[in-house]
Amino acid sequence: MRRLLLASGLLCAPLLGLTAPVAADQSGIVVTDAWSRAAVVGRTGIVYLTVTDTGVPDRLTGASSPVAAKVTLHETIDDHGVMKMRSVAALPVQPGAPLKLAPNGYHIMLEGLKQSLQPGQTFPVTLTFAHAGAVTATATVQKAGGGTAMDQGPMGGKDMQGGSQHATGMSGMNMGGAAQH
Ligand SMILES: [Cu+2]
Repeated sequence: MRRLLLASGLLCAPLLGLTAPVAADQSGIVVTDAWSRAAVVGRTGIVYLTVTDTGVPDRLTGASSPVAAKVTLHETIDDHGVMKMRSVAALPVQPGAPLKLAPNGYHIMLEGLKQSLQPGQTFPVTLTFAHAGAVTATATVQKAGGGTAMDQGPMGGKDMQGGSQHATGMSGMNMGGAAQH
């Protein structure tokens, strides 16, 4: 996707005599700062990002990613002191008012991870807009503990013990492929 965008930008540049923003889609939708958290295969992951609209008013209506079975738009709400999540059907984006998906607010929920998400790893997330269509961003997995404790609560963000670096003396236990190293 990015390669296609770059290619079209290169083709257009000589004609326009201008350099288009690198990540800009023809629609005017630009997705930046896409990041995620470390998570274990089979569990739930999360993506935050910023959508900037330099074109016409639009709506973010959905998302998908090859790393998850199901991807939904979510909102974290404070229900009388209890943080809860609920799905949202669509989020409006307007020129001049970037839509920020950030901890304790809107986010993209990755349900049923098909792979573990490790710090430093990147993966694609495709956003669907009512007007602009599909726009793909690349999310980078940040180090664990990068967000607020409050945000990690409903996410089950404790699944960080996947790698068994400590080869303890638990002989006789079938740890199923635990690295000895
Ligand atoms: Cu959620």
